[in-house]
Amino acid sequence: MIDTCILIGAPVEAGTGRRGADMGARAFRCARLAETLSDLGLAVRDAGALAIGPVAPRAHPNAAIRDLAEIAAWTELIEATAYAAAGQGMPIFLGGDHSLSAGSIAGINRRAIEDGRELFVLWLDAHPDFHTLESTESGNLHGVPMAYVTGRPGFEGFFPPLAAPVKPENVCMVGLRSVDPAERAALEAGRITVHDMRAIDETGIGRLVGAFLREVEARDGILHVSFDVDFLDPEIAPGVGTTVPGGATFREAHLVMEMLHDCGRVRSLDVVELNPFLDDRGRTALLLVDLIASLMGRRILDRPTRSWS
Ligand code: HAR
Ligand code: MN
Ligand code: MN
Ligand code: MN
Repeated sequence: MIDTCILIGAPVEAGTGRRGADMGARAFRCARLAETLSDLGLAVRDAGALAIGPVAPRAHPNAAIRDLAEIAAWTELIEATAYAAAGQGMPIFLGGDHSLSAGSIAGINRRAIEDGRELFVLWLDAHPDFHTLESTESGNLHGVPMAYVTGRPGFEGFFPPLAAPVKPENVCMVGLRSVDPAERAALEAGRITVHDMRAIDETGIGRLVGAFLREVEARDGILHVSFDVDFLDPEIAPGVGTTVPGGATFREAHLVMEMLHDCGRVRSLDVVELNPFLDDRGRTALLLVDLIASLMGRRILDRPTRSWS
């Protein structure tokens, strides 16, 4: 694991249908993310918040799409930021909505390829965000980043060109429970590993994530984690725009984070969709800071061996 964290605020909310996600990065600061990481012995660099300039609106044949030019501009900026930061420490992208992962994963992958490393992505989310620009019905572009970064067609000329797509077989989605028909068909035809909530119920999240981490290790990969707040059950994490019942529990989420720390291969993180306007006295933000702490090495008791192998 890396000993310097770089906090990067990405107050993008044009990708979601609700206002307030642009305050997410500020809420992480109120919830003492930087201090919590420092207390774990990590060096913390706060890179502040990114901002894009004005953009000219851009039309697409799919008239449902909203704020295409704005999200394309964010993607370009975040991609460049991720690429630069990955050489200097562990970037933690504080959303902002999930459209930011189009940029973060693209930039991290450009760096990984340059370094001769194989990038894997763990996608923790109620949703696969696997729409193309053609298939999205809501037009909310936080529903497309995974399709973009894995190189599905139709983004050319609208989103920045990818240095290289992430291999679908290197992606593992965990926590799914809201999948649109077009996404379901594309996932069934493709090579992404998908674990829905039923798989978690039946098999246990530790075994599912453990199998993926063993694969990352077998191929000497590095790992990007994309954490959508709606992965969590809304009973414990109400501060998110798209709540879906039946999500991950407190302990399931911490176990994943603890296993990720033990595996030692996480090099970058997104924490997205936190909406402080919808939160309940900051408790979602505080829970996320504790989850990030587990990922970065906080543990209940020391363990003699890795818990996931
Ligand atoms: N699939 C739906 C759509 O495209 C909902 C997407 C919601 N996405 C997020 N991020 N909240 O996972 O509109
Ligand atoms: Mn998402
Ligand atoms: Mn989601
Ligand atoms: Mn550690």
